[in-house]
Amino acid sequence: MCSLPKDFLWGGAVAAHQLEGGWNQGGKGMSIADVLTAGTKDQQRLITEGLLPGKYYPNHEAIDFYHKYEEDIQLFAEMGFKCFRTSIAWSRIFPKGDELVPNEEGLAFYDKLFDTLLKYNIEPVITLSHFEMPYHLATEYGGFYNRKVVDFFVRYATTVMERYQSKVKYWMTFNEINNQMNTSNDIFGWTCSGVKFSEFAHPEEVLYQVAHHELIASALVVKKGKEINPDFQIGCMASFVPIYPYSCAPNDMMLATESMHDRFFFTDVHIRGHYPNYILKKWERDGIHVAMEAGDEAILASGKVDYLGFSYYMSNAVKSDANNDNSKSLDGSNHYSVRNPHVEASDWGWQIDPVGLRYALNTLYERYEIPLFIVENGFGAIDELKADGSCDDGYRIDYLKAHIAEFKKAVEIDGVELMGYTPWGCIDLVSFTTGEMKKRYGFIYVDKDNEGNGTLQRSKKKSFDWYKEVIASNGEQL
Ligand code: BGP
Repeated sequence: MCSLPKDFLWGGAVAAHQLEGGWNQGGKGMSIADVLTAGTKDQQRLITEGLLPGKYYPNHEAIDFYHKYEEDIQLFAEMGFKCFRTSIAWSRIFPKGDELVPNEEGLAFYDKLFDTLLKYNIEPVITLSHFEMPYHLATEYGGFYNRKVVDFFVRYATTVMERYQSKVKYWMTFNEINNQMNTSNDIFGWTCSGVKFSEFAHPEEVLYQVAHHELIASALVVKKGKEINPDFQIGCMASFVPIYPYSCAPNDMMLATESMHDRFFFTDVHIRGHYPNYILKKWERDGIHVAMEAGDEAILASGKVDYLGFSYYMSNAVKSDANNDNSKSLDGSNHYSVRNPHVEASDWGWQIDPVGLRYALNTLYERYEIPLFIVENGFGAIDELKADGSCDDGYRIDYLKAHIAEFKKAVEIDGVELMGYTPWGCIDLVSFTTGEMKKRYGFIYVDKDNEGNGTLQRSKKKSFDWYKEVIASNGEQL
């Protein structure tokens, strides 16, 4: 009955700095994630200049996956994972980023990690840049604003793709590359590219320069990867938040279409290999000059990705006569964002919209006609661990169940080519936007609180057994 392919990649997703810990072990250098303080639901994390005494930096220990990965992978295997998405911490491989010789201890760590996954027939899915880079590259070079950082990134990517060519088949270049479009929120600029856009007189121009360098870096890495191993599948990764018109008023519809340009900009270049007209027009209109080198167009055209990985957590809505200031808008990025009265929201205001996932899959597949991979989706909630070690996260099961039912329709009814599904934070980890531990996503509970107290003990939540059944039945039993 079920039309999900037999080799559908069921698994889970994480990122190095949100779970590894061991931030200064094994020769690792300081990364930009290492200077981000804890935050709270209402208070953004702070970017500090170096480490401040008395401040808590949650990723320094995170959930200590660096030492506990074997135990954790055993649990993933018990759930039946076919794949596991994580990232490589660039600063484990090149501690400062501009060295010529990689750090062998860092390389050896990922060898052990990938060998352990493969022992359990779990395919590693690797993001090369997930919201972090060596701190030195940000402070000394200005991050991806500086073209030299493209070369450092290509050297790092080449090093790991060569080293792990027989262990890793699925790669992604930059995580949620489009999140930095919101230039008023420095956290995304800092983590995506090592640049604080708001410090510049013309932040948008800086953003597009950075974007150009990242897109060139990605294309070069795709090309290089194919030379190293033609069987590699190399994708891009974007955050996909569909934007609905608040009403059927033509102006609401048009505003939604325009707002979607920000969502599509990066993937249009990654997948089509050239800049879309709406961006060229915008640059012309707004007097934005992006410095390009001779040969850049050819690089973009020759480094198109094989598949599109995307995260889906929520949808958004815009209203043409709304004019919120940024602090009031739902995702902080669009002055016209309004609450959609037809859907509920999580405690963090993320609007829960399973149908939006089917809509997203259709929109992306119709636009690009390449395989899609849902590499993040999930429900951040405050879970309670009972005295007997159990945790009833039925709300998480409800969320995931509804989303899986919708992506199955996209495959069965709409004919979308979908490679796999890796729910975010399959084991509890540090939240990226807030830096909290209490915003949990996992099938596995980790005993640790927002201040860093706890035994780090792992316990299976109710969703653990549920997801195991889902995988065993290839999505038939929800
Ligand atoms: C995405 C990031 C992840 C992850 C997730 C959930 O934006 O790619 O790194 O953290 O969102 O967000 P949060 O942890 O803030 O709840």
